Amino acid sequence: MNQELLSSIVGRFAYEGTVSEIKPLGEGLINDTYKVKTAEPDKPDYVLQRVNHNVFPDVDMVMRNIDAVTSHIRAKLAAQGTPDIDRRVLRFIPAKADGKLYVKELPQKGDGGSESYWRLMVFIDDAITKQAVDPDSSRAAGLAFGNFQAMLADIPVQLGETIKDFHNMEFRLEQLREVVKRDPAGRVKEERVQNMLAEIEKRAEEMCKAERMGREGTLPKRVCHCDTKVNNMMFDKQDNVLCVIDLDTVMPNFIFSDYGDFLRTGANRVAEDCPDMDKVEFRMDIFKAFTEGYLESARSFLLPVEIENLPYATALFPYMQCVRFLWDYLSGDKYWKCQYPDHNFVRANNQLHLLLSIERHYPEMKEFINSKLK
Ligand code: GN1
Ligand code: MG
Repeated sequence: MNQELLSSIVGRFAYEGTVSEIKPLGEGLINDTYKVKTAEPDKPDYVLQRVNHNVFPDVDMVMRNIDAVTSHIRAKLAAQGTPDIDRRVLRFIPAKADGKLYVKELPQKGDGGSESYWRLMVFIDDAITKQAVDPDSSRAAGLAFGNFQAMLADIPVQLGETIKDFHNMEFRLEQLREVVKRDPAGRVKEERVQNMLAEIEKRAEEMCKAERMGREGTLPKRVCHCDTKVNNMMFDKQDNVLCVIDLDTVMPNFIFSDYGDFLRTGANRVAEDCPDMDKVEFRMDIFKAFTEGYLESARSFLLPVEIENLPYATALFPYMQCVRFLWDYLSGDKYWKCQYPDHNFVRANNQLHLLLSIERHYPEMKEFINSKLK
């Protein structure tokens, strides 16, 4: 992307200092990210990011959510006298023109004729992200995500749903059943697909219980992060969690989202697309460490029904991801990038095997959670 354009975009924000360099940062698949360096040692560097508005159609809503969440956390940290607040919560820079936390750029040549949306935030120095977890970083992650939810438990504004029905299991099943009927890629007849559909349908009713409890009014929605992978957290050099990042999917949801999706990614012994199904296994050491950290920081606000259903949440996310990957496979691979023709089926199968492993560990999980509550 051309430097002049990037500089002119940065110039539309009310930042401090003189820009000395702008270069690509990280390897995110959804948003494009750049580091903006400033010449003065006493001024912060910044992160410039283009928001993918195909995935997030309402960028204004995304940024209003993020504004509400970061302001609320910032106020709490200040009230607690926490030092170095700019390292503990993201700080977005307002646009000069209207004070909003993003600017809109008109279509550029070669951009497919679509407008783009940009935001600028303070770069957190001397911090790292991690791609994989061990029990220690899982415990820290559990504490951090529980804390994040706890700090947001009394946020006074209603957040918007940045991706509609994102973690709604009933909706994800409807999507799958609809594509099975249409069969646009001619893949429904495969025997392995039929077998997988049978495994999915067998569990469908049980897996939709969060939605039912929500309707009955026994299970609340709270502000959740909804993308709780370990690489969405910054650590300092001593391995302490500094802050939670990647806030685009912050929205009201059942707490199961944050708890379950972390374990889906963190506790699988292999990657979510590992084709060797014998290697897929749910790691109880990661489960225990994460759960311990999470309960420590979240227990004060969690209802008994939420705690009781944590093992269900552990199963729900591999199940939901199996449904979503199979849906994409049957749709002809439109949502996730595939490196080979079967890629989405392999992913779905991997998640199904993770689910089977989780089901075998159910009694042990329940026992562990009960032991933590005594
Ligand atoms: C997508 O963008 P990424 O890779 O963090 C997806 C998640 C899935 C994940 C599976 C907006 O996440 O919900 O769990 O792929 N995000 C969206 O790999 O659909
Ligand atoms: Mg990320």
